[in-house]
Amino acid sequence: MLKDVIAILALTPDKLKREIASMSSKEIRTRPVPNKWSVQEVLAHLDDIEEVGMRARVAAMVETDNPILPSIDQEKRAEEMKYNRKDPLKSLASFARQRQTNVKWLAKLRPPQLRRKGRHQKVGELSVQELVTEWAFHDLGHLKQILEIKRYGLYPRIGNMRAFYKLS
Ligand code: NI
Repeated sequence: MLKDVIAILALTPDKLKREIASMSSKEIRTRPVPNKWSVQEVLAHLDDIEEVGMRARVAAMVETDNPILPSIDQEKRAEEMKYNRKDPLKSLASFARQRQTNVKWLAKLRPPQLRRKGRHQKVGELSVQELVTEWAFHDLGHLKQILEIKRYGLYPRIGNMRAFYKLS
């Protein structure tokens, strides 16, 4: 079930490890622009959301009928949970452990469970299948964000070729 999605979910921890392997501790902790997260904050977010945003929501839908799924204000949560103080390598290790467990659990879900539903406080009805797919979609968005941070880091060093690029 959802083989392609589960394959994406299974690979994310290794992709993250590879991307940060070449970064210095300072690069990992530096925001690319003042209002965008550093890699450190992205890793803390992935580790945090893995339980509250993902596993707990899917579990609620599988175990109870049509649960309400509370909305999460991610900027507020980033401050409350002090993402900018978390040890990035610990966040990544904890994320990887959770993900390994969750991938095994997800692979056991069968079609009747994947069709079960819940109601997200903000966006309304969701099925397990949709939320699990969004889980992988969310991973890829943050991987892209990390690549973007690395790209920003090189920008000041490309001289006049900067004329060809506009950073968003
Ligand atoms: Ni996110």
